[in-house]
Formats: sequence, structure tokens, C-alpha cells
Amino acid sequence: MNTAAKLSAYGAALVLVFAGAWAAGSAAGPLTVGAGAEPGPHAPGGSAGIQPDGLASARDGYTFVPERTTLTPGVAEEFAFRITGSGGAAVTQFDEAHEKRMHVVLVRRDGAAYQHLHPEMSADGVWRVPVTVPAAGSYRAFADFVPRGGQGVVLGVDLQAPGAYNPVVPFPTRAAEVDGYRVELGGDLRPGHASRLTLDVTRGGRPVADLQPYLGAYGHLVALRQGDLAYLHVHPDGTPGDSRTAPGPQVTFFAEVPTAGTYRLFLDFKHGDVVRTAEFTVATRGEEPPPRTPAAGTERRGDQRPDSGDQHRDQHGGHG
Ligand SMILES: [Cu+2]
Repeated sequence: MNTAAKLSAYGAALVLVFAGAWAAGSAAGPLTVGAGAEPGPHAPGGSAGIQPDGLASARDGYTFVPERTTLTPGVAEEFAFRITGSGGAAVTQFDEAHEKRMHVVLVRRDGAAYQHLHPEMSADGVWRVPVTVPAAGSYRAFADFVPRGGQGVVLGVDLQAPGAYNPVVPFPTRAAEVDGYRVELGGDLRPGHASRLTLDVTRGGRPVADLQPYLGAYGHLVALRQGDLAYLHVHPDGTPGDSRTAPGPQVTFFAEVPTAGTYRLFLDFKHGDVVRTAEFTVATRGEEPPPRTPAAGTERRGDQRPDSGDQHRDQHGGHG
């Protein structure tokens, strides 16, 4: 299996499945980003005073503790880690979100070599998953989970793969080719707004209209900010079986990007029983919203939960 195929095969997607209720809400106007606008496993990307997800290895009382912080390029290894809570004990109780209790995204710091993994936990709270990184470099691992009965948390740690490192500078691209599929991205990322994005999947020039549900949606999108790999908030619009969401060729998402800049987007989609990943690099369009007031900026996420929050949470475990 070549590297590309291997990476694709890993794809499982996590992220950010919230369904139509959220989209309906977004129609009322731009959502504020951060400050408790959304509970769940993919809490908002943050804006003034709120740190976006994935930038810290410890947050909200939880710490992401890998057993080792090195990886060997080209070698199949096991990535093992714990999530510890206050007091340092491993957390063993998690709620399912998007059909899994733990989602791990692994990406090299330059935005290359994306993998989406689903580890298994043993009774002692150690999560393990096979992993092979294709090349040397500094990697970022994100753990995206919901502690039982709690709010979603995304933590990140750096992992190092020794060797000569040739960083890639992703050039902006709105079309991706993977295994004979072509995926085109439509829509703009507007900083500070819920931005509607469409992804059109074709194969051999023909629309693919029989995408398979994957982790509760017809596609899963991970968005990372170039430069610091802030982990952003994305929702698919609609869920399989809701009688209005077609299985392709177009999949719609709403993405919230907190700031102007360039973002890496990774779409995992399933067709022919294989999960593949289409990658994009997109610059935002338009200006950033003005800074929020200090009072608003210091609110902790989760302190304010919109009425729709519980609906979103309820949907996490139920897709499929
Ligand atoms: Cu996942």
C-alpha cells in the first residue's frame, strides 16, 4: 500500500458532526465564534480572549499524555496515550460523539500527512492505535473527546519523527484528486462567520451520488489554521436518513474560522467501502470582525449554552 493509500485508509473522520438544527440556526445570522456558542466535542474556534481548540495539551482539567513523543518514519508503531483528569488519574469514562469515544487527528506541522484515527481504550484508560507516519518531521496529534457527562474537549500534543525534514508549503487549492475521485470546494471562508462550504465529488467526470454514511454524515471535514494548527469548528449540513440530505454528489458544511488567514481543510468521504481524504488549502475572504468586548471574551465556553446545544449533543451518538 503506498503512502497515499495508507493515509486514506486511515481516514475516519471525526469531527464535527452537528446536524440540521445548527444549520437552521446559522441562517439567522452570523454566529459568534467561541465564548460558549456551542458545546460538544468540537467546541468553537474561539475569538477574542478565547483560545481556539487544539492549541493546548491541557485544558478544562484534562491533559493529553502520550506514552512516547517520538515516531519513527515509515515504521508501523503503536501510538498510546491517556487522558488524565484533575489529580492525574486516567479518565476512563467517555461519551460517544460521532460514533466514537475518541477521535485522533495526526498531521505534520506543515499541514501534510493528515491521518484520522480511532484508538481503542483498555480498562486502565490507555488508548492505543496503530500508526505509521510517512516521513520525518514534527507532528501534531489532536485528541477530540467528550468526558462522560461533560463538554467536548480538543487537546493537542507534539510528536517528533526524527530524520531529514523537507517541509511542504501547501499552495492554495480548491480541487483535490484522490484515487480517481475529484473533489471541488465551493464557498468562501469568512472570518468570524459561519461559512457555508460545498464539496462536490466526481469520479471520471461523473457525479458520485451514492456516498456512504461515515461516522454519521456523508463527509467529515477537519479544518486547521495554517501557522498554528488551531482546530476549528465545522458542522455538516444534514445527516443521512433525514430525508433531505442527499448522498452526494454535493456535501455541505458550515465552518467557523475565527481569524483571517489560510486554512487547511481535510474532507474524509466514504465510497465503495473505502474512506478517502481530499485536502484543500484556502485563504479567507473578507475582513475579520471587530474584537469582542473583554466581558464577552472572558466567558468560558459551556457557561452559555444555546437551547439547541442539547439537540446537538443528542445527535452525536445516534447517527449511522
Ligand atoms: Cu474520528
